[in-house]
Amino acid sequence: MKKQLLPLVLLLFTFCQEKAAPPNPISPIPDERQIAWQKLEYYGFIHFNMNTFSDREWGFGDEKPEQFNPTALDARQWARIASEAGMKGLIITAKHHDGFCLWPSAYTEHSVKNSPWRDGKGDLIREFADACREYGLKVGIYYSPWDRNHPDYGKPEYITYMRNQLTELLTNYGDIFEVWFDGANGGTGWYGGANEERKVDKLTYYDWPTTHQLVRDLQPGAMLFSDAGPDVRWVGNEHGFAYESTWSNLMRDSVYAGMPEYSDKWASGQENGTHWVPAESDVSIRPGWYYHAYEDHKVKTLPQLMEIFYKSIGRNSSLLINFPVDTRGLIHENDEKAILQFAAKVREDFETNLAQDAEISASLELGKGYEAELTIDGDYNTYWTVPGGQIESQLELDFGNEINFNRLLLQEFTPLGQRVKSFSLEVEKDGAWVKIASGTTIGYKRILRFPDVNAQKIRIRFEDGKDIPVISELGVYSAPKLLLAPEIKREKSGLVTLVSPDEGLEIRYSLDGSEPSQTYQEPFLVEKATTLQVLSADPNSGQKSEISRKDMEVPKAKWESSGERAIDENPATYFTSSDNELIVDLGEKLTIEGFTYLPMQARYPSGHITEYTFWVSLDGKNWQKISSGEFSNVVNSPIEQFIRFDPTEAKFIKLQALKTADGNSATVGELGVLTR
Ligand code: FUL
Repeated sequence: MKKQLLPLVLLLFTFCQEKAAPPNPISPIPDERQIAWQKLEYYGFIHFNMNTFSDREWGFGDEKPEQFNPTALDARQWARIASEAGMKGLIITAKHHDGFCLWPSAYTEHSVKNSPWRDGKGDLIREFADACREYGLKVGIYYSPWDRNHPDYGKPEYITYMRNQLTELLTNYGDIFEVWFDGANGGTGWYGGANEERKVDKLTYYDWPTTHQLVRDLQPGAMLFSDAGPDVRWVGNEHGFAYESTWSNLMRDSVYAGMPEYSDKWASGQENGTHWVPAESDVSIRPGWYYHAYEDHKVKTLPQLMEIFYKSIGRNSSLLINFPVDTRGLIHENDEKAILQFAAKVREDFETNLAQDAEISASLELGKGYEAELTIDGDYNTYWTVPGGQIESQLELDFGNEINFNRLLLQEFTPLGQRVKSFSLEVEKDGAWVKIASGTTIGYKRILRFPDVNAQKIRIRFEDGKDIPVISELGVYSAPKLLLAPEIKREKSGLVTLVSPDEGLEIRYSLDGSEPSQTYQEPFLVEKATTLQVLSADPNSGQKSEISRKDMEVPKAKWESSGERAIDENPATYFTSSDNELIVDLGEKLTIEGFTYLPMQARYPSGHITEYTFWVSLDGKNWQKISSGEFSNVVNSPIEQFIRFDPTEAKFIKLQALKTADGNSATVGELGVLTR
């Protein structure tokens, strides 16, 4: 053969080679419905129902339909925001524990049909479904099995009621992608006036197999959610965090919805789980699931939302973020801003997959059709794998020149089962391989975050697995830093800590009102009243965050009080005063020009002071009244209150509550003075 012909023949030979048989799936594997759902990754929750108007998280069941009266409801606004945020669907609380129905069910009077909203002619599930479809979103239904309104709850008749209602919901509103059955159920309630506690056997009462079959018959494409699946399981917490090791495999027959030990024992899935029941991480964008005006200032921050993203989607789980729609019937401006910032940051972090320009090779390859290149082709359905039995194997990438990166993304081809148990990432440094990150499970998607690293060559070692690795996609990214101002924390001693919003940033500060230029290395004492200014800077790009400014008061180091928790500089703790006053010994004579009152910040507020008197004393015995007045709107907006008065000398201060919002003993999150 002529020498020149050899490459051509080799090429032809490779071309004609048969594609090897694919590896055998390892049980359990997802069904078609689960495979389609998995790709959604990210969708939203709408908690909007009677609780929105009763200002509760769990209604008792004795609420009146007349209370349900949104003033400007617009489901299209919800759908627009969800779609702009990149969500693929929305799930709405059609009926929560209090039993009120957002659609005019034929089986109860406790619904929108007896409310003033749209003169009783409204059907919110219809408006919701129409709006979702207009914006290309899938439609999901949350239905609480527990019903604190229904007289028959606990009896067999209620199960018939529940199935009748599900039939309405699953036949009249088009395709439903997920049906969400809450695990919280059974307890006290109004129950048609009985007003008692009703316990049910969570395992048997609902006869779940029959109810599930009903859903299957009416909506064959719908995923069934509950603690126990059968299709998708609860992640076991309401923070939106999956686990370092998260299996889609679950010992499903050992689990039932609402079982007390679920979170600790089952929620992370099991390597040897018998069924494919992937995790869904649910979390609210505010502390509560329902809207409370007093949480308007507590919408999750961008760093918090990014943490949720990396600990849910980045850990083999889908992400369900909740919007507590407000009493107008709209997603609040603060929530909209937060979710859109989050979506923009996720897009920014994953804008360019640097692996796609790399040269990739594998230590082993099963053969034609399973090449390493298939992990960077952007197609989930093609994958790299190795010959049977060769669990330990690796992929190597050469970027051609040194690049900077801080994220590794891996996806297993889950239709063949979840396999990988441990892997690591190494970079080549001066001719040697250095490990910089590692992980355990991968599943549908796994993202590792690590400090910036520069390298030309990397390798991913698959070290252990249930069987050979089958990898669909691989991504390497250089996520820009979260360039936000650092968080300022202060202790009672006056010690200030600056918390960086991201790794690898430089923190700068100033204490004299000038542009922050001093580099922050460790916590420092601020002993006088002054203004602290801080910023974060990215040493690589030279970019800086906005400056955040905080007026610091004299430290509370010398302060003493029986209400220690009100002067500990920790806004999360609070003091409850049985005699409705709080006295503080300042430890020295100060000239003060005002005081500050931070209402308690706990989840369920109580004892917010609405009318006060403020006193000063030099000896702790003779008191002088300095100021008296009202903290207006403190219930709806429990932010720090600033009260100013003419300068006066004080060694002791006393805040007296003349009235609290709910008549309970006064509470104080934090008390402070103003000396400037
Ligand atoms: C929980 C419920 O009790 C909450 O109110 C909320 O609906 C959340 C999503 O699930 O179990």
